[in-house]
Formats: sequence, C-alpha cells, structure tokens
Amino acid sequence: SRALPRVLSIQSHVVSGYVGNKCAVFPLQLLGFDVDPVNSVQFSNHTGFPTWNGDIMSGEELWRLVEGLEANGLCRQYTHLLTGYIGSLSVLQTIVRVAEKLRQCNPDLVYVCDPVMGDDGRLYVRPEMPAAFRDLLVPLASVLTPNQLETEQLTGRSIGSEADALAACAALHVRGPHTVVITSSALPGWEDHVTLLASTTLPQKGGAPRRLRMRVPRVHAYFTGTGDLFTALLLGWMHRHPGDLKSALEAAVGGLQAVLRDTVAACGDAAAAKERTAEVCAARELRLVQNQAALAAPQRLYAAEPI
Ligand code: ATP
Ligand code: PLP
Ligand code: PXL
Repeated sequence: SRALPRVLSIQSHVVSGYVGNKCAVFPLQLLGFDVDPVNSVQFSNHTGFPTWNGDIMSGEELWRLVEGLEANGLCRQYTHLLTGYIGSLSVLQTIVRVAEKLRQCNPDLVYVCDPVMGDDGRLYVRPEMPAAFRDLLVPLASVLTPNQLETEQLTGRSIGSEADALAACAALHVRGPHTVVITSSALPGWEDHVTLLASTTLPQKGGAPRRLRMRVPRVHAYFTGTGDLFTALLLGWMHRHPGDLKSALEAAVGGLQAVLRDTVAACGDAAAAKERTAEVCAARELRLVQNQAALAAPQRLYAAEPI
C-alpha cells in the first residue's frame, strides 16, 4: 500500500477556537493526509479577543524538535511543509533551516507558505518581517498564498488592477514559487466581492489555462482563521488534483464557503458586530467539525475562470 502524503505544519495552536494548526490539522486529515503539527505558539484563544494568555516557541525550541525527528530518520517521510503566521525573525530563520533540511531528505518536498503579515491596509507583524519573507522564504516556497497587501509587501508593487496583480505573480514566480494564489483582493468595481487570482508555471492537464480568477460574494461578517483554512485546503486539493489548479481552487473555495455560510447562520447578530467582545469572537469561530462533510467533498459553489 502506498504511504499517505505527510505534512509538517508549523503554525499557531489555540486551546479554544480555530486559527493556525486548529484550521489545518483536521481539514488535512479529512483529505487523507498524515499531519504532524508543530505548535509555534500555544495561546488560550486567538489574538482578536480582548485578552489572551500563552507562550511562544523560540527558534531554538523549534530546531530541537526537528533534530529529534532527524535523529530517528523521521524527516524523510514529509511530502509537504506548511507554514502560516510567524511571530519572530528568529523563528522565520529557523524555518529556512527546516525547509532546507526537509528538502535535502526529499527533493520533491512541496513547501506551501502563507506569508501572513497583514490585511486591509494594516500590517500586524514586526517591521523586519516583510523583507525576511521576501528574501528568505519566498525563494524556498513551492506554493505561496499572499493576500493583496502581502503581495504588495513582497513585490514592492502597489496593486490597483488585475493586470497589476498578475504582474506581481509573475515577479514572484521569478523568485521561486511555481504557484501563487492571491487569496483575497478588492479590485475596483468589485468591492462587494472577494477576488482570488491564481497563477502557476506548472503544466496544466489538457493544456488548461495557467491563470485563473475566482469571485466570491463578500459576506458581511468578520472571521479569523479563514486564510489559514484556505491555505490548508489548497495544499490538500492541489495534491488530490495534480496539474489541475482550477479543480483545486474550486474545491478549496467550495469547502471554505460552506463553512462560512454555516458559521454566519449559526452566529446570528455576532456575524457583523463591530465591537469585538469575547462573546462575539467566540460566536464567530469557524464551524469546522460541523461542516466536515462539506470540507471532505465540497460542492463547487463557484467557478474559476481563465484569464
Ligand atoms: P492570509 O493573511 O492568510 O494570507 P487572507 O488575508 O487572504 O489570507 P482571508 O481574507 O481570510 O485571508 O481570505 C481567505 C479566503 O477566505 C478568501 O479567499 C475567501 O474565500 C474567504 N473569505 C474570507 N473572508 C470572507 C468574506 N468576508 N466573504 C467571503 N469570503 C471570505
Ligand atoms: N490578526 C492577527 C493579530 C493575526 O495574527 C492574524 C494571523 O496570524 C490574523 C489577524 C489573520 O487571520 P486570517 O487567517 O483570518 O487572515
Ligand atoms: O492567522 C490567524 C492567527 C494565527 N495565530 C494566532 C492568531 C491568529 C489570528 O488572530 O491570533 C496566534
């Protein structure tokens, strides 16, 4: 029997709720992956709540875990590396070493990097992080999932149109990743939608287009962890649909939108509440367990169009 694909997922853990690894481990298991989580932080809850407690792993602590894996020959088993929010330069530099080591052990390693830095015009990482992502991690990544702001930070280009976004993807391909998905953008005239733009240099099944656009109606609600869930689902579905980015995107977005719809339906007035009380944040937590059937076998609710 063939070995399962196996992913090392270095992300945040929260005791209560769903961000980081809590958005990646279960969905990827549903898609048939063995998932080995490294919890780069362990917090009581996500940082959008009024307060949180917990600890942050250092770069040295992360490296100790990888040395432990290596001592038992366990680094060879990984087909995928997944990283999301990274809190410090020291951890980012260690992730460079981890990616290089896993790739030494498996030259075909797929590294899926979500360069989490900010959203809606606001950076929420330290000022030294954008250049570190650009210079250290982008060159190692196979698949990159920035949003519009993160794409601007990584390329130094401001994005005011679809043409700008595609030019930014092309600039990122030159630096390393074969596949870039701009996971959310608000383009002129389409502010009431979330636009995803995807670009790959990999040959596509049947000569299908390498550049795709998806538009999803913008839900008037605020969620946390949707970017993390999207990247995990994209990793899973790209593996299940090799050479078919259109199908992978449609499956990932289909599952994600099913979760969002059900979460909105379940949380009532809290969905669009402006003030982020603990009660509101808790009510908006993504309903992953309740929507496992939709994640595992999503309806293709929206179509990716060739550009
Ligand atoms: P990251 O910061 O992790 O790179 P991101 O900022 O793009 O990601 P989100 O803005 O959470 O992350 O968007 C990820 C996906 O979640 C989008 O592609 C979209 O499918 C879905 N999504 C998020 N918010 C909404 C919303 N308000 N309405 C509809 N879809 C949404
Ligand atoms: N806000 C803060 C403070 C974060 O640290 C993060 C991600 O790490 C986010 C928001 C983004 O969450 P999302 O996955 O919904 O994009
Ligand atoms: O990407 C979402 C995320 C990840 N990790 C931690 C967070 C959040 C969002 O708030 O607080 C610790």
